[in-house]
Amino acid sequence: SLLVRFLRQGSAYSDDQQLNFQAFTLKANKREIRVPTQLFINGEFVDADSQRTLEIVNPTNEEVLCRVACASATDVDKAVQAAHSAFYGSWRQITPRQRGQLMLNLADLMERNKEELATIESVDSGAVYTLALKTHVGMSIEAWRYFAGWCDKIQGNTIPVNPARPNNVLTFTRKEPIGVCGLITPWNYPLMMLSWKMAACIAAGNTCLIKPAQTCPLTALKFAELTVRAGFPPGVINVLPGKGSDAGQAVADHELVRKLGFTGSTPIGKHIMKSCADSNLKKCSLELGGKSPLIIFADCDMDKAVRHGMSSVFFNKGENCIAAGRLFVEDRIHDEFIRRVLKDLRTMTIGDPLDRSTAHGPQNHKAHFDKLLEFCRRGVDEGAKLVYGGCRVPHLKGYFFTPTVFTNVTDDMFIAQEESFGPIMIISKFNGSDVDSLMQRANRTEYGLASGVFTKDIGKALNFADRIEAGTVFVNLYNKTDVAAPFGGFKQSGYGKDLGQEALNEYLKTKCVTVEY
Ligand code: TAP
Repeated sequence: SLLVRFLRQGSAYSDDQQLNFQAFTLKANKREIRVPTQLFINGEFVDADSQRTLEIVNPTNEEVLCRVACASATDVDKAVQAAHSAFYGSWRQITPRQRGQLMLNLADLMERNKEELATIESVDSGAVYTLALKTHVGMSIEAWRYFAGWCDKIQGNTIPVNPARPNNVLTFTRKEPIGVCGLITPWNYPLMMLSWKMAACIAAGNTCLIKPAQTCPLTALKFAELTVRAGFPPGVINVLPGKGSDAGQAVADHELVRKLGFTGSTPIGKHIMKSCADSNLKKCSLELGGKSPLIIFADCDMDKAVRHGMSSVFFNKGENCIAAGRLFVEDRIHDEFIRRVLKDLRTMTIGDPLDRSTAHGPQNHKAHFDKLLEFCRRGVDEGAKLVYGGCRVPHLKGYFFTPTVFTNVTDDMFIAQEESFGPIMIISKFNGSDVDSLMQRANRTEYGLASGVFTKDIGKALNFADRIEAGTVFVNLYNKTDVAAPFGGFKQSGYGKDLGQEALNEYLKTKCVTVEY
């Protein structure tokens, strides 16, 4: 009946219809926002089977915001069964074009609720509101619109094979959805990571369940509410906040899940890949950690290099998988570059992420904050020079970490090799006449997510792009991603792309049909 309603009205529910769910009311940003606090399974909000809950903490003041249901393996199984029934039932009856329309309905609803979504994201994850609005929520909406356009353009090929004489044969391929997909995402861009993966997954015709990061599940739950309002049939999208070791593991292990899309750390990615193999050889794609090199040549536009160099590290308080984990600055401009970075850092406004003038909010959660303190301690112990920060912001409650700069960093140091995932700039010098050694240093990492170069010499820039082992290369800018452009890493940063046409293929399988005539 949902399908019939959708076909008649373009939506299963009117926008103001009250859905039945338990919620907490978030009073922030001059708004009162009802946020669901239960699991979303088969089109309904329900309690966790075990009645367990997760405590959600506001990183700006370290106070408990609310509690949300915490899924166990039993709940995961219920969601998988629902997604499985939908995949072989109601979802099949919806044509690709109708599917695209549902995704557009959802994008429109997200757009209409973007201030609410950005407020929730900002309070839950500590993202600065203006950034949450533009990037966390804005790029999520774009992802749904972009992939909606693909729904009715998923095509196979006709292939000229050798005929079976005296008869002919026709061989063609069909691109088919894989089935039930499990999605597991981290806490740094909660809604955007969900949208990057789920929009491609749904556009390809699959059904899914997502386990968002346990520290920041609130926008995913608000999103779940919007999917009902947009008209998605029950079971197509399921949202299960829970712990990785329990609910996440159950998703990776489940035999009816045929594909797993994961974004997170490299160690957990490796563990998940083993679970995918052991359970049912499910296909998996992994977007993992990074330690992206950014090279700044002396012949760069210095203003630009400083501005983008700052955002390459401090964007979203460093909780950015493509953040530049290491800056190599040519010796001739090294001191000047640092002087200008420090000047900008001293005027950076740190504080309440909902305040429109704030440039830097709190780190996502306490364990991460503590890890950053430890990271800086190791840097100092190893002999790197701490020229700024490295500590909690004085006199502020909340997980506020002072943006940090280390210089005199050598290649063998822990801080030169490991990802901090925080606002910590790691600077080393290089000699511009020895580009071969520079490239070796830049590639001497097991990660290969992103990279960047600043120079006015196009030859130097393209030479860098040729030789760097990274899935993304930025030339004279940084952090410029787009929903139409493929995104993903090399080496131990994982494989399989998010975004762009390539992301669709991650959620499709190819069937080859041969006919004799
Ligand atoms: P992880 O600890 O790897 O967690 C990622 C997700 O996996 C979380 O939802 C987590 O659940 C879950 N998980 C943990 N153990 C699991 C298990 N045994 N089975 C299934 N799921 C499990 O990473 P994080 O700390 O949230 O995020 C930071 C990392 O993500 C960084 O290394 C960063 O570079 C990477 N990252 C990469 C990208 C891309 S696109 N390459 C983008 C963003 C972040 P819990 O919530 O319980 O921890």
